[in-house]
Amino acid sequence: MIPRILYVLAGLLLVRSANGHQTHFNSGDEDWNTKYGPQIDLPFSGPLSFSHLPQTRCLENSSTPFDIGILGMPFDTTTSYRPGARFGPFAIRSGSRRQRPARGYTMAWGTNPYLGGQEILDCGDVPVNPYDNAMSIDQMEVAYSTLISRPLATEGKNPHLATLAKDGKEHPRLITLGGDHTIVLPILRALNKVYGAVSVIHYDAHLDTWSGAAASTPQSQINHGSFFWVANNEGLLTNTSVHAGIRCPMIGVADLEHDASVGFKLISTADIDEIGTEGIIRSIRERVGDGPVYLSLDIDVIDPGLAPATGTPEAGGWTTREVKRTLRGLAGLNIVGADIVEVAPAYDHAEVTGIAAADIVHDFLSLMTLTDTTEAPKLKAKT
Ligand SMILES: [Mn+2]
Repeated sequence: MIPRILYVLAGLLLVRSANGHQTHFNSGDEDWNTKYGPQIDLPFSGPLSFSHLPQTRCLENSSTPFDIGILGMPFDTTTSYRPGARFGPFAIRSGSRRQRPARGYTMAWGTNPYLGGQEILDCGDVPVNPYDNAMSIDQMEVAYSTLISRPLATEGKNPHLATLAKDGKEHPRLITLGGDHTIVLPILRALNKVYGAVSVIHYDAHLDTWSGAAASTPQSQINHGSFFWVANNEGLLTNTSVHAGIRCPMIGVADLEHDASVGFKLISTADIDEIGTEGIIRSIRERVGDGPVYLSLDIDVIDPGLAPATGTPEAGGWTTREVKRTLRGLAGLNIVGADIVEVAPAYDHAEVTGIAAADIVHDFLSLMTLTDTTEAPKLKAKT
């Protein structure tokens, strides 16, 4: 609230000077604090953190508890086409500069996620090793495990999630900024230690369940098109996961049969023309049920005309508005974590992708903090 008050005061100062036809400010002997007060950050100034949140290097600083952490994973060395998603955390934070907690209310959600009583922090980035994928994947798992094992800032907000954890306790949740999509493998390994196998809601143009069995080396089996196959082989997934927005070219029907064997139901991009956003929402909810759910959104699910900055763009995707509508329909599910991946800002124009991604992170925060969905019946699918 403090920044809002300062804006009001700043406005009054401007009005006062305008009324006095003052065209020159006499600097006199007053220092900044006396004359203008605290050094507030404007939407286009200040250090770069998500939504101007306080930023702490959470991995090294265990003394600042949080309930929801924003964590960057600047890893992009398992991509198959255009690299560059290591700059995704930077681009998403930059795209969030016009966001701030005091202006977090949206009509679409009817809430401000920052005012729901949960402590939200920007936890900085995992310092992954850009030269050693095996080490990087381990670093991301260790980082994620470390942070979700921390004590909460606010107990009792998510008792439904405590019942799903192996230890019966509430755990902090993370929204991860990728990074290429492989970051989800170490995340699922970390979540497995707390919740066991989880269902995944996977927004993407691509299946990401391709078998790496034919890869020439064990390490190259793990890439941003195969990580769900690896995760399923490791027992990290239930057989109740779901893709949303698939439209990639495939070798053939065998790809679809293999995908189903990994545990995914498939909602294609074109399905939205037949069943609409309400049908998409209903289909996702029916699939994942009441268990622990992990939400993973590859920015390439959005049409590349609206989100061009990604490694493997596919024409003809959903609009940003359609994706956001379906996310609102997931309110009330047991979301234990979320990510947005494959934002590669070197291919962006006018920050359009970074801004879209940052806006979707705001949706994630709204989704994860809206505990009483009866307050917002319009967010659910009509039945
Ligand atoms: Mn993907």
